[in-house]
Amino acid sequence: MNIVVLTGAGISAESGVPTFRDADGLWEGHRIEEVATPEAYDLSPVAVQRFYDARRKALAEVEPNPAHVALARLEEVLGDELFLVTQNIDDLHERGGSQRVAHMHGELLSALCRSCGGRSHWTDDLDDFPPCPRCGIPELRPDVVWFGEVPYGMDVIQGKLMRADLFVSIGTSGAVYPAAGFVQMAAACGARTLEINLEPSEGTHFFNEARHGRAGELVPIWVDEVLRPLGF
Ligand code: BV8
Ligand code: ZN
Repeated sequence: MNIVVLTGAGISAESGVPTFRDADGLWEGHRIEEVATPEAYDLSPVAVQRFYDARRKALAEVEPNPAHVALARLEEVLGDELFLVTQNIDDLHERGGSQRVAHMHGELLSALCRSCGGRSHWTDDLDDFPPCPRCGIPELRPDVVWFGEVPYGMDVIQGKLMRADLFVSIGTSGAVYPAAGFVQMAAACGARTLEINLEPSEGTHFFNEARHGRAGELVPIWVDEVLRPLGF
């Protein structure tokens, strides 16, 4: 039973991480689409670095919630029959116990070097342009996929979607592509599809089933449903 789970900002909402819909306009009145772009970075690198430095620091104040923990339990039983891909750049899935997480939009706790292309684990600020741990050049940027950039691991993700028996989307508004198109890809290859979200997403009509409510409550219930017939 191959299951693909896609998560978005909604799964981290109950942990205290603002979702994009909530955060819009919050950052000095800018829309995320304006800040999370290579153009914005080229125009005002320090401001964009500080936008991510603040979010990286804020990770210390948040904790995984029952939805993250339930998905880790699902991975423990299913092993590599579960493929977890997230749009989130926080580390809450890992801190909730998930071992394998595909961060298609990158990670706050990683820095990407514009000189050597190396990706390094990073927990500090980047607004002071520290030297790259690999090549020493001070060209580190947030290792985050901005609008207009190519998401990480699309070939692996597409392979998993084509072989999925079940595709579950959790806490995403279905506004950003290519993630928003995953449900159609999975369904076209025969997967059953389930949406778990606070409210109907933009793509809710693509799903066989939709459960609306908080992820912290609905995800553990769904995981129990999957594991009970397996004796867990
Ligand atoms: C690409 C990292 C080519 C940065 C992010 C016109 C039409 C269609 C597409 C485009 C277009 N113009 C441009 C595009 C492409 C563009 C795009 O989709 N733009 C949108 C704005 C239209 N996409 C790209 O540029 C992507 N790259 O397309 O490259 C390509 C394509 C295919 C193959 C190869 C190459 C790159 C996009 C990545 C951008 N980076 N993040 C950062 O984090 O700062 S996107 C960012 O916003 C997030 O990562 C996330 O993906 C997105 C926000 O989405 P959500 O996660 O869904 O969050 P949101 O707040 O929107 O929704 C939260 C949901 O949770 C809500 O529904 C809410 O009801 C629910 N919720 C809230 N609380 C709870 C809850 N649910 C359950 N429980 C709760 N407690
Ligand atoms: Zn480098």
